Amino acid sequence: MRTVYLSALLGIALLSMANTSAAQCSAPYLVEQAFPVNGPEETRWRICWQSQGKHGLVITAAFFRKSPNAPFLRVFWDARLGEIFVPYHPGNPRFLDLSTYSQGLVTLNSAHCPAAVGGTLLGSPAVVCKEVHDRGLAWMNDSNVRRGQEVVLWGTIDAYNYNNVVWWAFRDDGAVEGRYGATAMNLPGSEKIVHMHTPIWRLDIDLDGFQGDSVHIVNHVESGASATDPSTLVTKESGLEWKADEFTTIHVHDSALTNAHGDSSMYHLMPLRWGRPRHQEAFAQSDFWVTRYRGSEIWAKDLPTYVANSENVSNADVVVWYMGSLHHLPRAEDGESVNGVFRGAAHLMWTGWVLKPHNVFDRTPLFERRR
Ligand SMILES: [Cu+2]
Repeated sequence: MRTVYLSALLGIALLSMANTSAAQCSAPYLVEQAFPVNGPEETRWRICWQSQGKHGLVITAAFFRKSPNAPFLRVFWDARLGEIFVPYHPGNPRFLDLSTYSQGLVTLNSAHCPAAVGGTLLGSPAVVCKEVHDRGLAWMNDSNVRRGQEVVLWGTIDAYNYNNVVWWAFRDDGAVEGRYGATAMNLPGSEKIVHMHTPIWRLDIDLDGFQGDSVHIVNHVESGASATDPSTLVTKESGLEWKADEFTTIHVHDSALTNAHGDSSMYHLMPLRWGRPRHQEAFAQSDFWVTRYRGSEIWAKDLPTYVANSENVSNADVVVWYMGSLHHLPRAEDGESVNGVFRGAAHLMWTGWVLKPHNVFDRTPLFERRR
């Protein structure tokens, strides 16, 4: 449960609040965006964000509305980075950039976030850039075509020599894309040492409120000319493996949530990755973790402890964790030593994921007006 209920009456009130889309924040921490940006509304996001200490930019609520007449659907109760692990190839150092070195969000200015590209600075001081813009092709069918749009919130966590970009895109088709990016200076004195940047996200996905959510791990398995897609319910808190040749995805659904056809509505967590990190630390031995919601459980380095009691996560209040990774091979383009001083900047490198709606809509989104 989200809160220690003081009484049954208060409990009912809190339960009601958890399922409502009423804004739990106000400007500049409330971001509401209808799509398309110009013209009759089709879809809408309602998002709350906060700057939370070492975690930097945290999404503290996100609701999606698939049509002007539909109810808002809660997608996130809370979405944040739970760690940025940076181990160097010689075996040390092994930095916990978020829990140890984070200095919180960097102050941004109009050069980071130009109005000319749809940018608006948020916060005082300004620590978040909101960008509303075209996201390229949404779909096409010969001469019929629709371009997509999105609202992006990004900020940058300062951690020693690195700037760690936290990037959340909420798309007009109901999808969310999360990214982590590393930029700025290679480690002073070790500028040419290969290392990894391994972010671990804590995604508190609460479809239609925090109760009644379940997680399946779904794989694609080939056998001769045929293939199957076994779906396994995750019943107990645990770490889970991503298999490149099995296209592993994590599906989150709510026991009561269906579309107009009666199909179970889900969100699919789909990794966008270049490889599968396996550092020796226990928390970095699984690509996904599923835990029972606990408000105090926010650090990925403690995941083995969080799952040790194997709590039930079926038809429950669940949190999904995902580990991405960047393999940083230093290059001349990162910079050079000039008279003993390193000059340059490593250009931004990305890793992330997409959270994709599945049977949330009743039919193809962003389609009717152009048919
Ligand atoms: Cu690096």
